[in-house]
Amino acid sequence: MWYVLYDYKLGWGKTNNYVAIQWGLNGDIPVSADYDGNGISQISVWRPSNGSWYIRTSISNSNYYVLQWGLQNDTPFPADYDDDGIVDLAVWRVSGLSYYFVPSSGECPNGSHTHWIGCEVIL
Ligand SMILES: [Ca+2]
Repeated sequence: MWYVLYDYKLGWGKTNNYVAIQWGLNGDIPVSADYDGNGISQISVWRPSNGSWYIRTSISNSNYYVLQWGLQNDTPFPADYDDDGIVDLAVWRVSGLSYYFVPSSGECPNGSHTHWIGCEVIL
């Protein structure tokens, strides 16, 4: 269950300053971030059992999309790897000392190379 606080200055327990949203399953990892660059984080989870990202497009409705990116033993590590100001889906794979991300710009930055629908960086 997610409890999203709209106005932290009001504090918990005040009327209408938070909303409770059921999103994700037991074992999911919270990975909320601003994946579309609109300045608002999307409620999101990464599911280790299938390597999929479940990203809600809005707090106010239940629209969402799913993208499979990552494998069971990966660790989700979203950040802006292509430096375009928009957070990219990413996982860290300790077995290969590498990480994989889907660049929001559509271009793999220097130091990475194309891997399936995204980019790979081997450390
Ligand atoms: Ca990006």
